[in-house]
Parts: sequence; C-alpha cells; structure tokens
Amino acid sequence: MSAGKRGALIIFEGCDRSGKTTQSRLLVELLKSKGIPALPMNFPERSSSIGQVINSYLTNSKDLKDEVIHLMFSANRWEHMNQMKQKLLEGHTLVVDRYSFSGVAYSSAKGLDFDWCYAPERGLIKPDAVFYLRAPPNDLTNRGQYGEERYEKVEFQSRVAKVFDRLCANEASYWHQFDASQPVDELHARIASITEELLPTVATQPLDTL
Ligand code: T5A
Ligand code: NA
Repeated sequence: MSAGKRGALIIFEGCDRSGKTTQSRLLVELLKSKGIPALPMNFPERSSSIGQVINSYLTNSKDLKDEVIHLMFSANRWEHMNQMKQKLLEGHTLVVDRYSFSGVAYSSAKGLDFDWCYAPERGLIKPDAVFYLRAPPNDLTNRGQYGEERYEKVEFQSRVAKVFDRLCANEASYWHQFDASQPVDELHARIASITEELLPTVATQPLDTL
C-alpha cells in the first residue's frame, strides 16, 4: 500500500453465536486473497493479564462486581490501542470481532447506566464500519455450544440485543445491520461488497476517536 494510505477499522458486533467469528474470518481471507493487508483481532483479547482475568470471569470460575468487569473489558481494549493505531497507519485493515459496543451492550443489559458504560470507551479509535449481525436470540440458541459461558441465556441476550439496536440507531452513520439468520455465503457477499466500497474511501481520512 502506498505511503499515507491507512487501513480500515472494521468491527463485527452482535449477540452470542450471531456469526461474528465466521464472518470476520471470511472477510480477512477475502481481503488477503486480493492482496489487501488485513489482520484479524478479537475482544476480549484473552492472552494479556487483564484478558486472563476476563476469561476466568466468562468461564464462571471467577466472580467480579459488574462495574469492575466492565472497566476490565475497556482496559483490555485500551491496552491494544497503540498497536492497533500503528497497524492501521501502516496500511493494515483490522477486522475485529467485538469492540466497545459489546462492552456497552452487555453491561447495560445487566442494569448499569448506558452513559456510564460508554464513558471509558471515549477516546478509543472510532471504527470506519460496524457490521451488526442481528437475529432474534431465540434463533441463535440452536447454534453450536450455546449456553456454556456466563452470558449465554436467551433472556439476557434479548436485553443485549435491545442495547445493540439502540447503538445502531444512535451511530447510524457507520453501522450496517444484517440479518444474521441468512446463509453464511450470502451474508459474506453483502459484507464484502460494503467493505470493498469502504476501503478506498477511508484510506486518506484521518483516524477519529469514539
Ligand atoms: N463481552 C465482550 C462483554 O461483556 N464486554 C465486552 O467488552 C466484550 C468485548 C465473550 C463474551 O464477552 C462478552 C460478550 C460475550 O458474551 P466472545 O469470545 O466473542 O465474547 O464470545 P461469543 O460472542 O460467544 O462468540 P462466539 O464465537 O461464540 O459467537 P460468534 O463469533 O458470533 O459466532 P460464530 O461465528 O462462532 O458462530 C457460532 C455458530 O453458529 C454457526 C457457526 O458455524 C457456529 O457453529 N453459524 C451459522 N449458522 C447458521 N447460519 C449462519 N449464518 C451462521 N453463521 C455462523
Ligand atoms: Na466470537
């Protein structure tokens, strides 16, 4: 990629088992096959020391106050910001499985205040696009391994979905909503076409913050 052209920050969001990992993998493979530098990432990033605490929490082996785990999820994003910024400016497109909006959605679904939840996300790199994979939580429960982690309960996921809907309406300028129930290949084709339009557009735009 030529000097001064940055990569795009692309985020996948949605409830548990909505297909984020499947779609983000397909998108990275497609971009690479076209010679576009692309890197996959996901949050929580479970390998750091903060990430290991988050993992213990999610697998139910550790209990933490709602506010404490919320701030740890946010800190886990902050600890990767410099590296992400550097990669984007070098021309890599980052395809990220979950970001700040999962932080806001899951914690507000527990009853924490929406604005309080959003506050620690302010200042993180703003995505160029959020691909929101939306489906009624009831439709997702028959997908693989549903129900093993802490948040995988239909009633809770319905509350999470409502917050994602609110975020999608608030941040409509860069959110793209998709029906997550459609076949994997059709969904991928739609996502690929939006991404191909997006990359040249953002390449010369400065990075912004949430
Ligand atoms: N969390 C996360 C917070 O509370 N705060 C935060 O700040 C952050 C970042 C872990 C949990 O942490 C919470 C949210 C989560 O509860 P995670 O590790 O991303 O987050 O875990 P999950 O969202 O559960 O990720 P999954 O990998 O389980 O779900 P995906 O990635 O959405 O779904 P995927 O692609 O793995 O697909 C699930 C199954 O469905 C099939 C797949 O083959 C697979 O079996 N599938 C489809 N089936 C039919 N049609 C399609 N279109 C399909 N697409 C995929
Ligand atoms: Na995932």
